Amino acid sequence: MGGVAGALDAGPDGMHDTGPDNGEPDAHPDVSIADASDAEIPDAAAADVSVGTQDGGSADSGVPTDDGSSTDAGVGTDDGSSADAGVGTDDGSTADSTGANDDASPVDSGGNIEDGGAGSDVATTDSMDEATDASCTGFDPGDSGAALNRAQGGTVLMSSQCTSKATEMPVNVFDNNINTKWYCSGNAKPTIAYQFGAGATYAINAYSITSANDTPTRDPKSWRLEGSNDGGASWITVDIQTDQLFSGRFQTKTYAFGNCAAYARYRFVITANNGATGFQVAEIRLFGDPGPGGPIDLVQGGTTTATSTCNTPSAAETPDHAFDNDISTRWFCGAVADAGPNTTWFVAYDFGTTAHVVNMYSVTSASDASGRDPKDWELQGSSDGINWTTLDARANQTFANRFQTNTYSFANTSPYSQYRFLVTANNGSPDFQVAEIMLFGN
Ligand SMILES: [Ca+2]
Ligand SMILES: [Ca+2]
Repeated sequence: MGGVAGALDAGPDGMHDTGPDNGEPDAHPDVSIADASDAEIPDAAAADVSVGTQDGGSADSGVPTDDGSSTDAGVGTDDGSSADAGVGTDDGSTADSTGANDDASPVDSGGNIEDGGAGSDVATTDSMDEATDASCTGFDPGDSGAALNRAQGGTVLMSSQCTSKATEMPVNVFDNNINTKWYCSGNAKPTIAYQFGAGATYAINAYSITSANDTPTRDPKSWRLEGSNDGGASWITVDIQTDQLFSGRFQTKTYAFGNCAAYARYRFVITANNGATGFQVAEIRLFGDPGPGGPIDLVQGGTTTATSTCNTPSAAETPDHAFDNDISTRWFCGAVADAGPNTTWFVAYDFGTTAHVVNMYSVTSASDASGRDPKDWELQGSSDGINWTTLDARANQTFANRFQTNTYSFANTSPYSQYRFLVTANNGSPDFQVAEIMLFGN
């Protein structure tokens, strides 16, 4: 790896970019950058090193596995703070914005740029041919449960020299949990990248950044967001922010901008923090639409059926909420007291007269009660709703986080008009719930 820019050799440990250039402002950030020859850009050509997947699933959809590079070794300096939140659970719900709430969503309708804070708000419209198209302008996704965070099921990569302790690793940036942070000791301006899983691309046009639990001087202050479709060899700047201030701990700020172009990988190039020798951030979430040629969620306009022996007291948690393209809503199947708990659960989707070849699906955990999560299941197809063919089977799946999306792919060339998610075990609760099932194919 590396070796493109001679001065930026990879170290023997797989970490790169030992030079001081990383994250420095680029004099021409809005043009297509030939990174391999641009000394101001980190050694972007093949420099990103996978530092882990965070989807929690096994054999998921061809997502590269952690290469075990030494950034994972946990040799970092402990930041010494006793206030580290650790790995507490985060329900991803409205409590996320503990600071000044920037989620004044009515203000954001109509595609206005909303950065949620002070400082100059730069929309990098000059670099994107189609950025003036209002349909490509993102919007404040509001609280995290209300929009689909695309940074799930993929791979976190880094090209920066950085040390972190085991509980503050880079994957914590994209784990859907604001209580976990990445602390990069000894590097005030690191770069971190995210590669979507399953070959997906997204036209990201909004993102949120959440400050960590302590030490505001480590907060991101200025950065740019870049996209790549060639594995990190070249990058296009899609957004720039400068002089941002996180006035509270665990504060979430949302940024929206125009971007019509879908990329497989995005990276945040930190160009300034607030003065500390290290950098930290609790969470980054990416919002936007799937790119052409990428996986398409086929679910729309069909009908949903499910296990009939459920106690579902809330109309907001009926089975159709498993197929409503909203990860913040769920199907809840409570145990019926007199009948005893169910031992299996199913929720099925009927496309009607149209048959689709599904070869990938995602499962999203709900807001709470991980014991209700699916653990063992089969995805089945049918053309008559009577005879079902098992297309994929999974066992011992876990969802470490709430609103976590695990993506699974499988070989299938047969069209079916109905698909069924048949759960044969959950994680121990007498009740079952799942936030969302998405079916991908053609
Ligand atoms: Ca986190
Ligand atoms: Ca849902």
